[in-house]
Amino acid sequence: MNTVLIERTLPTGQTLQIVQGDITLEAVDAIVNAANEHLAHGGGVAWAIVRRGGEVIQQESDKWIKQHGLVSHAHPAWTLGGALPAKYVIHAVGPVWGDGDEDKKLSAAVTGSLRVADELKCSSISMPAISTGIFGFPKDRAAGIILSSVDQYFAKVQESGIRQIRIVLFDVSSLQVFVKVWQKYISKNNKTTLADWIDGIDELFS
Ligand code: AR6
Repeated sequence: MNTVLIERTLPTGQTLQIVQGDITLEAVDAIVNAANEHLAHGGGVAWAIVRRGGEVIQQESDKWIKQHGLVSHAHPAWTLGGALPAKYVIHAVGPVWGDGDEDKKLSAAVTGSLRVADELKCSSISMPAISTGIFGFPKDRAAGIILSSVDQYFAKVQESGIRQIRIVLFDVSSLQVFVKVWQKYISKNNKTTLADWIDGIDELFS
């Protein structure tokens, strides 16, 4: 069972939660997959999503690639959820650590996922720690980027219909890092833009 560890109401009214558990069990309108640009869901959370949701998710993903080409960071793909409790899967492509401009690419994947969720009229969405597994993005830095990108999306998109955002963390080490960064972020959340956040990020983790 997935457990809510901490929760905060954003200045814009949405509930943001940090959850321990398995994203494939989330009964929300949409879950986010940490995908690659080919939507070849062979490992990590992507594999777990197809295993529980069914091959139909891989088949729909293959169709998406045929119709739209490779998936970019800023424009996630989406499919139905198959046998998952979630209605939709939004396939976000985070950066591979080492590719360059990783912070902005991760932020684009997060805000792109929220935008697609709004286009699909979702009111609840669950997101994993995109890029922090096979793609090797440092977990503490990713936590800062993901949390601040969520804040910024809602500050910008005031007409958003999303009411609940759940960051779902599977392994204990990710959980510990996200909770630590969350606490630092909350105590320093006078940093409101991504540019401010990135400028201050090394100081925050020193
Ligand atoms: N629920 C929630 N989080 C999970 C789950 C789960 N069931 N399983 C793993 N995680 P990763 P990436 C966490 O590697 O780094 C795939 O092959 C995991 O502990 O899934 O973006 C894709 O097809 C980690 O914290 O995604 C791409 O090729 C986080 O999910 C590539 O991996 C992300 O780890 C994407 O790599």
